[in-house]
Amino acid sequence: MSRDLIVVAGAGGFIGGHLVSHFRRNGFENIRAVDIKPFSEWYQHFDGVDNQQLDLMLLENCRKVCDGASEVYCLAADMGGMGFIELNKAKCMLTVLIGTHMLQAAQEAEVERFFYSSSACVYNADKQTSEDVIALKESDAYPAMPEDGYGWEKLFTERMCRHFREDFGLETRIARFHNVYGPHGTWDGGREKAPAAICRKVIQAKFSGKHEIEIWGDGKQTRSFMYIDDCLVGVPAIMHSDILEPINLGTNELVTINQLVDIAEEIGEVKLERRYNLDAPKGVNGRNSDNTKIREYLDWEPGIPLREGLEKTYRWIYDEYVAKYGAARAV
Ligand code: GKE
Repeated sequence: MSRDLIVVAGAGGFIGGHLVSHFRRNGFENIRAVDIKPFSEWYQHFDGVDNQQLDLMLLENCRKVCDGASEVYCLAADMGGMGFIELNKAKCMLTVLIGTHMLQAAQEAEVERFFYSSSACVYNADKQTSEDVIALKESDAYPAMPEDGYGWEKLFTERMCRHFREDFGLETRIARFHNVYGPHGTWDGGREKAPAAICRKVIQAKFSGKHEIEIWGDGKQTRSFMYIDDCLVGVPAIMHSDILEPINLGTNELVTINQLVDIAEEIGEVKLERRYNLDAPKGVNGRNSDNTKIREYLDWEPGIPLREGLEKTYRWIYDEYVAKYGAARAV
């Protein structure tokens, strides 16, 4: 119902901000948006929403946030791309406090539905050693060997969600995000993921006139990237489904990082000399989403082509870059 209270934890971030925007656009009038960041640092901030700046590692804050809630979307996390999670494993694992306390508070508040944003980082590393990766099925999370730090936090909280459902009756739903990208996301500062990072580097090269780009790894590593609009279809659908197990939410358009750079260069109408930094954070060699289950459950799967989503992302980052560094150097 449009008057029921929807809570978005992590609303100051990329996906959380888009979720608040999505709910508002779809007529939901009673939204509580929460993030630890000051409002000035939120990626999207809306009037007519109960915006709260709170540290959700603390149980009492989670209780405040969940009070009276009908649905809770728990996306709050200390996270980022490989450049962040590889170098901040303890910080990433502390996010277990958020998931655990939000589950406790949601259960006490008798929340109807609880969504948890998990990640493809839960998947067993041994199944991601080749660029020619076999798309990951949900069962490939076990035997457990997730991404160090961040992946363990995600897998642990997945299991907490399951036990809170089985033991306490809290209706939890879980999506494993596969590298979500789009406008209003992190594009510099170290937490950015590859799509935004590569767009920024192409833009920087155009500004500077130095037509070269540093690529982490050898560029042969593969990923699939999901545009934010697909995420905004999938998250509410999974929340209101009977999908009790963690489910992939990603595209199966597998590309190499070199191909990602090709697309960004085409959008930016520039060709750059490529330098490969083999010492930079690389993550797994190959990762893709097997969408068999989501197709079975929802008769839908994410499918916005990377070329289409990256163009919108590039244009947005370009405008942000000009706003931050001035138009004078824009070429
Ligand atoms: N971030 C970044 N920046 N990655 C780069 C860059 C660059 O300038 N150049 C090349 N890459 C390569 C990375 O080395 C990695 O092999 C690939 O792009 C993707 O890096 P990423 O987007 O930072 O993160 P990953 O897909 O490896 O892992 C992310 O997966 C998400 C879920 O799919 C995680 O960092 C989390 O953000 C999340 O779990």
